[in-house]
Amino acid sequence: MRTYFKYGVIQGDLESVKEGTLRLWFTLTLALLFLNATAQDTLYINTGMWEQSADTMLVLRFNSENIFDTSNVAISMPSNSTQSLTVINLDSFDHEFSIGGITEFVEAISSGDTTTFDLPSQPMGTYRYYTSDERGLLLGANGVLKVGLDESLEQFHWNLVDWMPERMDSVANGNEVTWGEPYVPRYFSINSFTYPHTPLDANGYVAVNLGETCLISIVNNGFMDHVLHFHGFHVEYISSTMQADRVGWIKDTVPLHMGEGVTLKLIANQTGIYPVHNHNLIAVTNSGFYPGGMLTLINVAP
Ligand SMILES: [Cu+2]
Repeated sequence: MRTYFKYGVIQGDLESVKEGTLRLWFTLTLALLFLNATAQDTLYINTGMWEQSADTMLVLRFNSENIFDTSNVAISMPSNSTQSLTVINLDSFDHEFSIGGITEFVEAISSGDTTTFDLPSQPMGTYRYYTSDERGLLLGANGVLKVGLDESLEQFHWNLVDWMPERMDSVANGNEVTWGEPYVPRYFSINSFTYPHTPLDANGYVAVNLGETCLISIVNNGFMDHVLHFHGFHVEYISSTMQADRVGWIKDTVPLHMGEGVTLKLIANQTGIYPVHNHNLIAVTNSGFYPGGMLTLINVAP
């Protein structure tokens, strides 16, 4: 009798545990589906100071919280579908949110406002997002938009920007920018890092294991063309917003026009530490001193 009773209790408990587990599983699945359907990033436009060797510059950045970080955040979305984005503009000026290559897409982001809008549907690739107003352009509110990239592969991104402190100071102080004068940038950064600090950047420093394949999303958010030279590896073009005929090419030198977005595939087929650097000598300096600027490393562990 006692045994039967005990059995009954255990049986009852098991049923309720099973039921509870099922209910929990069902709820979680629904929650995940809901999250997936409403996947949404929130970006803050923050102001802050960016310190380089000989200059401290007022800059603007897209960060994932209302605390200033020197690197702009990368956004990901699936290909051929829209995705909601919320931007909170904490700068005291209005801005225009734009995406490279889509001339008709401009979203006004008023100062102090929270704006939610849909990012446009685009084919697989790497695109630049940026602020197309003068202040946003010069102070560096811009980043990498990854669309439909293979998430089973390790991913890195390089947001290339060149900086001329005089022009930045002009716009920061509300003065007219003299666009006609010679362009003499003094800093050249990858995700706002300049060599020798680029290895501190987890998004840009390519650390992988032997045999792994990774994707590198690159955008040129600067005011000049840039050319990257890879040591140790040949990389394959997966996408390009301006030179689509290069998709499939396997090369060790990758030129990027102003505003271009490129996706590269790198197969880590040998161990060691290899540099990747801008092939234009001025772009591997900090305030005129070599080596600096756009120089980072690929580190393949055995
Ligand atoms: Cu080289």
